[in-house]
Parts: sequence; structure tokens; C-alpha cells
Amino acid sequence: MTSGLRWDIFCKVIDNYGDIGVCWRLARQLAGCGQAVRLWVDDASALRWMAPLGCPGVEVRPWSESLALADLAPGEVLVEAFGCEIPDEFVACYAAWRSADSRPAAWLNLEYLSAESYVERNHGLCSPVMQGPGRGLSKRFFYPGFTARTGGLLREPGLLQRQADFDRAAWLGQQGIPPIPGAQRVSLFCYEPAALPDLLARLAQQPTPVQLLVTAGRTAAAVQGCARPPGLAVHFLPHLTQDDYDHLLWSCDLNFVRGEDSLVRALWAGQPFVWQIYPQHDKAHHGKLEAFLTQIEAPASLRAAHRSWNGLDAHALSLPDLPGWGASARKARDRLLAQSDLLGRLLEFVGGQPS
Ligand code: TRH
Repeated sequence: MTSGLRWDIFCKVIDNYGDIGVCWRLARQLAGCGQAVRLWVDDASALRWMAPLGCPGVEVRPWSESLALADLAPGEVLVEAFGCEIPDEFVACYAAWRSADSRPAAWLNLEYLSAESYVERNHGLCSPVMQGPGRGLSKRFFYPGFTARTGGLLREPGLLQRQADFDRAAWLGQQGIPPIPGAQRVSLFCYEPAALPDLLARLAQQPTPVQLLVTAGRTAAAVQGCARPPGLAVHFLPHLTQDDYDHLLWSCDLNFVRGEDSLVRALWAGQPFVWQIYPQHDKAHHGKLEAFLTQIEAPASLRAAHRSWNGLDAHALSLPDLPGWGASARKARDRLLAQSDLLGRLLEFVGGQPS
């Protein structure tokens, strides 16, 4: 059932850019393999810079108080991203269509990415809908993840080839990033880590000059709120398109990433990286971070850097070990590349066992 399906993806932007970033990336990949996608989103503003040209095959629709559902035929695949609740009126429309049409269909709950062990247990589970207009139907859980028994990771076809063909110097020039001979470039995408002033001080003390490329938004505001140590070259970036964010990661010797989607991009970039995990009030992110570090077989110094950067301990940030962290990043990437990607698994999931 996987050729030319129609997909309705629902995305509620909770905060930051990850919800829409992941949904857009998924929508774009689905469209790239002949699927028709409607992306319903309550706040599409980030798409203006993330994907200013849009994408053929992806229609972005506002998810507002009342959905424009007149004459709407729901798609065969309904995706609720990250546990958002699909509006009743849409579910009613979908349920009516399901009862009148015997074509296979699926309702999926796309979950957040984690390396924790529950992901393998829960991936693919079915959950009957007990109330509301969808009563009698069932949803299935789709968990992205790092192992063959999960939903995998989003990875565009040809990504590694594009990276191999990428011209760093030309891209940096086009972005107006001033060249600093012999400098190491470090990209920074983070929230407001307590260790940020410490990082800036350490980068300024490196034997090799460092050029820090700071992403727009919260990260830039956090850096602007810190004292700038002499000797550190800082360049503030505008909001980049998703593709240019990849180019940034490919252009740097060390990448600080955050959240969910940029972590995956850092993995594919194969450069040394440090991840700031999205902090949760109940500290659930501590276990999630440790599970990830175990998953990628992070060496001790990389684990220590992650713990300091994420405030799991009060140790000062260790100096980056670029050769060691680079080797570990490339090994992790190679292991992940040996697996199929999320899109392939999702199409199989939907085609194999429609709910
Ligand atoms: O922005 P994030 O922190 O997003 C999320 C959300 O906070 C979400 O609610 C939370 O649950 C989740 O993290 C874990 O980080 P993330 O996931 O990396 O998303 C950022 C997206 O923005 C990603 O698709 C890359 C893109 N991006 C650009 O396109 N251009 C840019 O200049 C930058 C800095 C990012």
C-alpha cells in the first residue's frame, strides 16, 4: 500500500524548532518518494526560514481553531506527531471515511527519539481508541531509534554523497563568514547551559584560534548574555535553512547541537559533537542522555563533557579531544548507516500491517 499514499501529519509546536523541524523533514522525504503530504501545523512561522522554498508534494495547512475540512478527503495515513491530539472534527472525518472505504489505512503516533530500552519494547504497539469519534479504530506507536528493532533515524537518500561533494570554503564564503586562517570552527546550537561562560573561556584559551559560529534565536541570546573572553572570534548566524544547517555542521570541526533533529544531523555529519538534551523538569533527560552515550559507545572524555554541558555534574568542562571524539562519531555513524532509515521502516510499517 505504499505507492502514492496520502498522508495527514499533525504537528503542534510546543516550543523551539524540533517539532516542526522533524515533521517537515519527514514530510519532505515522504514527498520525495511519491507520497502526497498535508502537514497540519499550528505555527508554521519557522518554515519561513527553515524551508523558504517549500517542497513539491507537501501542502502546509494551518491547524487553527476550526479546520477547513469542507470537501476534504482524509489521507490513508494519519500521523499524530509527538502525542499531539488530532482535532475531533478531523478524526470524525477520518473515521467516516474508514467505515466507507475498505482501502488499507493507518493511524500512527510518531514519538520522540530516545536510545532508552523502552523504545524497542513499545515500537509498533497498538492502542485501541476507546472514546471520541475515533472509537473502534486503533493507533500504532512509531518510535524513532538507534537500533534495528525501532523506527530508525531520518536520513535523506544520497546524504553522504552530498556531504562528500560539499565545498566548505565556497559555502562559508557565500554565508559571509570571515575566514580566519588556521582557526578551528565550532558551531553552537544550545539552550542556556550553565556551562556556557566556561565553554567560551575554554575556547578562547585553546592553542589553536577558534571561530565560534552561533546560531540564531535562544543560542545567540544566551551568548550575548555572557561576557565575551578576549581572543575568541564569534560570528552570529542568521536562521539557516535546514539544508544550510547541515552545511554548517559539515563545515565545523566541532558541533554543539541540541534537542532531537540537530542531534541526528550531527550524527550524519560524522564530526565531533556535543549534545545538549532537551531538559525535562523531572530529570527524565538524565537517563535519556546516558542511554544515548552508551548507544554511541562514547569514550570517557566525551561522556564527561556531556555531563558537564548538560549540568549532570558540576565538573568543569573538559577540553575537547577532537581526534578521539571524531573517531567515535564516525564509528557511531558507520554503525547507524548499516541500518535502514526511518522512511523505509515507516513505509514498511504502514504497508505491512495497516491498523
Ligand atoms: O529546537 P530544538 O531544541 O527542538 C526540540 C523542541 O524543543 C521540542 O519541543 C523538544 O521536544 C525537542 O527539541 C526534543 O532542537 P532540534 O530538535 O534540533 O530542532 C531544531 C531544528 O531546526 C532542526 O530541524 C534543525 C533546524 N535548524 C534550521 O533549520 N536552521 C537553523 O539555523 C538552526 C539553528 C536549526
